[in-house]
Amino acid sequence: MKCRVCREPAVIDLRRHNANFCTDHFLRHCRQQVERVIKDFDMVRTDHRILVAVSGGKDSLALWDLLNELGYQVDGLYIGLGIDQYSDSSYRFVQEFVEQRSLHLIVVDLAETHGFGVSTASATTRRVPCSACGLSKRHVFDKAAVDGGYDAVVTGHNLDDEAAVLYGNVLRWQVGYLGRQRPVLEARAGFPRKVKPLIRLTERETAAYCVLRGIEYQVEECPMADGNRHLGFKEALNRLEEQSPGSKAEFYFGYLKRAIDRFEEPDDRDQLGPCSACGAPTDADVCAFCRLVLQATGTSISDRRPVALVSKPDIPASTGGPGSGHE
Ligand code: Q46
Ligand code: ZN
Ligand code: ZN
Repeated sequence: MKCRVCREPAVIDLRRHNANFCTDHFLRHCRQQVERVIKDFDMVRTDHRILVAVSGGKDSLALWDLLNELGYQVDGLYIGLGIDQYSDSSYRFVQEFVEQRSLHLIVVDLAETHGFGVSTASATTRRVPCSACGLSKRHVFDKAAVDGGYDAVVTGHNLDDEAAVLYGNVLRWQVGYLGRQRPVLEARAGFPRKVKPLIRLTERETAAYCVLRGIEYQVEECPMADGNRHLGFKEALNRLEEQSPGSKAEFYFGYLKRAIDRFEEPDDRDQLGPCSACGAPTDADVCAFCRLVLQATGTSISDRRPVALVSKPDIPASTGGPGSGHE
């Protein structure tokens, strides 16, 4: 097996690209894929302040490393979810990554800031863990990005993630979700701009990237992932990919190119107002996250006070260009 570029021994085969690569050319391939996505979808610029959500897993650490390599200014946000030993070990991987590279990391611990963790919240509220977890992550992440004045938030969703979500949305014809499944979601009242630069890389590729870059990451699956139906969709798509390499990319990028504009992105701006407890945008009096906190901690609305997670830095905001401000 020889590298397609230099003919030296290859370390990985990518059937989807009908190519094998040596270490250097595989790493270059990953950087090129990310650069291409950023350019194609006008995601971020090098003068933007970017916040990456890091979990300690391969995707988010690979993304942070790739963006650094490409010259972007990126801070990290780690959310302590309170999923027993799993959260402790995930945090250690993030800490090690940050210390080795002297990067800036913001840490928000759910138990310290809001009085509950995902394990306890799902037990007391009888919600599926991933539902309580996803809601908490979105809320904390959005707030940290808006309070910190970041131009964009980047997440480590890869091609497998996006294809699986699309598959699930198509199976149930969730037209609202289909309209929002874009690689870039513009900022809107109280929500930051969100972009997904890893959509041209698969899980196998981000794992290989980490190994070849010497990045240690959380290999174990989250113990609360049971009941996450996307795992089943991923398995189904992996079987298809095995038989017909390139199917996942064709499915997802074909959707972005030929079909997404048929589904309107829901515009709920007129219906959103500030949550009476925390100030986050919501279409109800109290936002879904605050309702979860109240349920999980058994407290009342009068106990809930806005929490300042990140103070706005004393630097001029960048002007012009995509995502340079909030509506
Ligand atoms: S951390 Fe949270 Fe995931 Fe664990 S509980 Fe589900 S959503 S699986 S990415
Ligand atoms: Zn090579
Ligand atoms: Zn709220």
